[in-house]
Amino acid sequence: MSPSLLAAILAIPLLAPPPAGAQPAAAHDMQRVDGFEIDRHEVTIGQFRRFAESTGLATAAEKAGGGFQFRAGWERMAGWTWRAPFGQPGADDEPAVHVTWHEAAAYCRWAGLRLPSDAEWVRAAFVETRADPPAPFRRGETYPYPSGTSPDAANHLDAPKGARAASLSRGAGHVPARSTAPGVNGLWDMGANAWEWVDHEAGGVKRTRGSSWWYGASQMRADNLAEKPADFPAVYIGFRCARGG
Ligand SMILES: [Ca+2]
Repeated sequence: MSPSLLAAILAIPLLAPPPAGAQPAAAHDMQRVDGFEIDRHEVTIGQFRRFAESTGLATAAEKAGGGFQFRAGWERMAGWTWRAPFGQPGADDEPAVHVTWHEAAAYCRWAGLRLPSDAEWVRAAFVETRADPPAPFRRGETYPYPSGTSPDAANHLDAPKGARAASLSRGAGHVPARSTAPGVNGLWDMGANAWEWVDHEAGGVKRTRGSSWWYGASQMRADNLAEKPADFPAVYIGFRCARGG
């Protein structure tokens, strides 16, 4: 076989078109962390809308009439979906919530990406890996919070950044992507705002990381392990994607 023919054969997979409906991963703003990349912010309503419209998706929350909020117990909230996270239409830069683990994973696949593993998520959230991070972050340092040494920059219950309280049992709700201060590795909202599904199963349920606006700062820490059923859509849970590794 001639070298040119061999080269042509080897090049075929690289020239193969992406799956039908797949979006270029470049549409995602991603940060390299060791051998993988992770979204700099939670997947937004605007991003998720492109996926839903492209694929004709009706989410589990939409089909059931709404996702869940915790009040006296878990309550299904009529009309609360990724389009209307608190019952009213959300802005394109708000995080996409009320999505199941399966829907989050499907979004990432559609975008040419995947959900981060639990280990990747934790590494990205707590260990600064940038070659020359801006102050006060220092390369190689492990931080107690995804926001750094202090939890206060994150949108958690004790330091709410939002103002939407009327329809909520407690807390002020999520805030738009990139509206808080970037934390470790330049990532927004790895601590709080919305919980994030990761690709990790424990006892038949899927892990969520980072906590949300509904909890205080301690829930943001790495040793806080939380899980939910994979088909559970809640106002507190969103996601971000990864690639490589
Ligand atoms: Ca988050």
